[in-house]
Order: sequence, then C-alpha cells, then structure tokens
Amino acid sequence: MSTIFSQIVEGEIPARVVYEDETTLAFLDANPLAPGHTLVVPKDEYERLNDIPEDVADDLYDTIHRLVPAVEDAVDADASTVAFNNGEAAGQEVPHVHCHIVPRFEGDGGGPIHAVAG
Ligand code: D5M
Repeated sequence: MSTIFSQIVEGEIPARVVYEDETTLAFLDANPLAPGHTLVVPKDEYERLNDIPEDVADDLYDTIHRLVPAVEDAVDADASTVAFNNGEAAGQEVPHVHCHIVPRFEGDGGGPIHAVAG
C-alpha cells in the first residue's frame, strides 16, 4: 500500500505543491506548526533517511537547500526549524521520508522544537 505522500506524488490526493522536480516534491503541511510549514519528500517511497540511495539523498538535500530561504522569504520568517522525524519512536507518523521546514519568528516562544509533529 502506498503512503499518503506517494498518493500526493501521484496526484491521487490534492496538496498545495510549492516545488517539484524529477526526484523531489515539496508541499504545504496540512497541519502547519507555523504559516508556510513545508514538507519536502523524495518522490520514491523510502521509510527512513538511511533507506535513501545516495543520488536521491543528494537531490533531496539540494531541494531543501533551495527551499529553506524561499520558505523563510515567503512568510517573512526570521529563521526556520528544519527537521526529520526519523522512525516511529521519533514521532514519524507517515512512513515516507519527509523534511519539515518550519518558519520561525523572533519571540515565537517555540524554543527549539523538540518534536516536530503536526
Ligand atoms: O509528520 C507528518 C506530517 O504530515 C504532519 O505534520 C502532518 C502532515 N500531513 C499528513 N497528511 C498530509 C497531507 N495529506 N497533506 C499535507 N500534509 C500532511 P511526521 O514527521 O510524520 O509526524
């Protein structure tokens, strides 16, 4: 059975896509911790970070690297929390690798987000 993120990649369920290339997709989180909270996924389904082949990991990092400033700019954030919940015990609910880009604002009171959960 494919993950909900694979269904988004396949266009089977809607998402607010903000970036797409051959191997990666980025879309807004359905339960945002802050305005602009974005998820970046490899299009192919891998459960954990270390399941990803190196070339796809490189592409994923490139997309994250490109999107962090774009997301911050889009919502005029001061910073961002960029995080993976890697495994169920770490709070990973969707078993398809995804990077959270959570915009942060001076005085937002969040401190370092201990568990990034929607
Ligand atoms: O984070 C899983 C994240 O995925 C959580 O922040 C909600 C988000 N989510 C779940 N379903 C959707 C859909 N359909 N669109 C957009 N975002 C979604 P985790 O790190 O696994 O706890």
